[in-house]
Amino acid sequence: MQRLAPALREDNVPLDLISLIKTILAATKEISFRVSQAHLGGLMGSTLDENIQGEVQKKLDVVANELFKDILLESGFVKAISSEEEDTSVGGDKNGKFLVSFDPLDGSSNIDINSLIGTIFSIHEAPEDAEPSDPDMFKQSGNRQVCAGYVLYGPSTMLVMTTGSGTHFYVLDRTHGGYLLVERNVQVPQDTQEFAINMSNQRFWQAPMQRYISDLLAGDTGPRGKNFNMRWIAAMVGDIHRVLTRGGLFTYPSDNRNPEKPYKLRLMYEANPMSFLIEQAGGLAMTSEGRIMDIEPSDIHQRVEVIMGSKNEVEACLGYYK
Ligand code: AFP
Repeated sequence: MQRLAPALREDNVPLDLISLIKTILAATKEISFRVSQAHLGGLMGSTLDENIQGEVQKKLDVVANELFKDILLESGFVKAISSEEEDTSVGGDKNGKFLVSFDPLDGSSNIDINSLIGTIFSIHEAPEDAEPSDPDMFKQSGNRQVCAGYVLYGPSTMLVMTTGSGTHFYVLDRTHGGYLLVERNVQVPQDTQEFAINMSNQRFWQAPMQRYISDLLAGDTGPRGKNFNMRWIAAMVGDIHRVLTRGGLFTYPSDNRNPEKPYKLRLMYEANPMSFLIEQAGGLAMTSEGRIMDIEPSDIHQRVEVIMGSKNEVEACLGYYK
């Protein structure tokens, strides 16, 4: 099995980006260790604080965010970072070539039940003349990502990453302390009989999503003529990992619960990096109106509708919106 750096060199990834990726992965190894020790180290449960999105922060959210932020800002490779857990972007090195957006621990509600969680990251190039304190640097579409990935802290710690030459799976080998390439050019099957959605929100969805899901639930006696299975991990990292591994449709549709907040998932550090991974694996990553990665962001914490996964199933779903 190939080590990470030679695998990246084979894909012609520039050396400074390889160095940044190694820095990110050093942080994930530390987070992986802290996650495994959380109960023993008094890191279960919540803090008394909320992040800018009004969500209560878990103790591990805060620890993972500080670790990730510190190691990136000290690296010299990064002009600024933006995180789910930070109010605004945080400036780094004036000569840093990259911007990193991240969700330090996605799936926080799974922490206390010892279930799947992960770190999601997205890398853009920083404009050369911009000041590190300028948050507008982050207003770049997903099309301009130079790398995206996640690390899943599951039974094994897995890295799933793309630099634009396919989506690859790596596993953290604790015997030598590095990530090893276990699957190159993962492909999402084009067809599926599995979907992921939080069904408890059904009454709030728009009519097209109501009709689509009801046709899936009708199974082989309904208009789709086949039975569908459902899965919901409540951590996008876990659900997308399943989709990349065996196909499926994952959606967090718009809903009318709160007219000021029709979407749940965040564009910069959830939807865009996952879209890059899914598209590089032959899947589709859309809103009901167009490609996610075409969206020009207006805010680092912007939220977006998400419909992604197996190509033919995403197209089937979008058919209901026409
Ligand atoms: P956190 O980033 O706060 O951990 O939230 C996780 C998440 O944004 C995403 O990973 C899940 O798909 C989604 O929330 C789960 O939402 P529900 O609360 O509707 O299950």
